[in-house]
Amino acid sequence: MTTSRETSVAATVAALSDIVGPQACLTAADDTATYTTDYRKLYHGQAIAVVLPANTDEVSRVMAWCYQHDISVVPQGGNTSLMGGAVPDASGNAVIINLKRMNRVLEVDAVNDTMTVQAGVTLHAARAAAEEATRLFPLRIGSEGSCQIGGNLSTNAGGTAVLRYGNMRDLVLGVEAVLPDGRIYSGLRGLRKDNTGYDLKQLFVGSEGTLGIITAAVLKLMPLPRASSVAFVAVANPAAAVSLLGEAKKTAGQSVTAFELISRPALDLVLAYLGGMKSPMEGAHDWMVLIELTSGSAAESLDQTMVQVLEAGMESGLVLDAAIAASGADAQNFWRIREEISDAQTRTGGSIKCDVSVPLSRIANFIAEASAAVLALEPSARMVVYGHMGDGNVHFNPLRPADRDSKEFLAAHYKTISHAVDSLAHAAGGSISAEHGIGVAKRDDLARFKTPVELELMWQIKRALDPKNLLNPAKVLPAQ
Ligand code: 2HG
Ligand code: ZN
Repeated sequence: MTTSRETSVAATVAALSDIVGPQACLTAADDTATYTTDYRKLYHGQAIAVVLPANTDEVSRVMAWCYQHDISVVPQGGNTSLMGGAVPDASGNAVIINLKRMNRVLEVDAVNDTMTVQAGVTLHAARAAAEEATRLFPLRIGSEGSCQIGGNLSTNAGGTAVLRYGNMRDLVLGVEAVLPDGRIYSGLRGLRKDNTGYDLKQLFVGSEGTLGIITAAVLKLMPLPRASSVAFVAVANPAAAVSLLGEAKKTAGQSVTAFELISRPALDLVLAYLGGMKSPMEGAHDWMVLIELTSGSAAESLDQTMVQVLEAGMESGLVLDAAIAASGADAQNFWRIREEISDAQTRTGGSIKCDVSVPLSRIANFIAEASAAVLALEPSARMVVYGHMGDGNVHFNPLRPADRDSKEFLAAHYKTISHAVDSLAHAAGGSISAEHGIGVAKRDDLARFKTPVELELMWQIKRALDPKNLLNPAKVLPAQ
């Protein structure tokens, strides 16, 4: 005997297969497993089907069908979210739309300095296409080989070059998105000036697929850097790092492209994870920064500028030691140490991720207060604190003590530690999610940190675009 649910699942699969073709409508558990679980394997869900549309029209038809039949849809790009934003819940009632087949670079307009891409283009492929036209697409994040432009936009991704170029919100000029009922918002314009009312494209940026599915975008391109200098620098403490950043901006101006903080436990963890790799500096230091200067002019000697910054820092006691990359390979190794910290934590397990930002003027104080709060709760926690200090954004990720089981540590401390850290960030005028978004992981916390007016406005926008609450339901917005 078949139940009515089985009948409706079968009807859904048949209808979606008709739209995208049977090969692109996956239902077998083996085929859907990588889509129903996030890459860190922390969030596990189920889906009626995973559909892989080939174009915007197919996305639109899938959405329209699901809307008419009250079926939830979870949009998905490279599935690299740290917040569980791209996987469905365990009910098995949703359809996943994964954009990976929509992976064409549609146009590179070198005169307009723009690039039009489908949402499923990986960040790596987008950067490579820009480089072929001697341009830079400047978003830089560790997952660039897997993450996709659609996901970068819908989470307003940041990364290690925001200080110079801004985050995804600043790098997009136009968006095409399919609305929950299947209508298409066509805003693929490459204009730097367009004051014709509400900036609708920005509604879809950072809304984590709750308002529409981004299917294509026009992105800004920049001049390709022709000179660079990268240094690994030991600083006295986070306050010294902030002062050194001021010094670097004064001396190197716009060239300051990245300014990343790394605590000693973060360095120790990643060096252990990477095996053969050594610290760029002799001796152990509690706090380090990775500084990158870049310029579009090959004539500039940025190593000289870097030396000037570091000498000034040494004279004023901010800098304890420093290594300037002597070659491209050195620079790559310095960066590798920074980029792999996240995976080193995933591998170790038992990391409490707080992706917070506070005004730069308060960041050193915040780090001191939050560290004291965590150590009061768990004196042996490893203080993996690192990230985009130049943007006022730290990944404040206390890690389980080496001799403690990860599940047991998270069960004992996840809530208390993340609440303590988030509350201190909020009290310092900061944000509880600087760049990773909200997804499901921070959804309930949002209710504590947004004002009632903010929450109400968010729900009003959600209802206006998605009146049936079918698109990425139970993500971002706390239940009302
Ligand atoms: C990074 O900056 C990423 O490396 C990941 O944003 C941070 O894993 C993290 O907490
Ligand atoms: Zn980051």
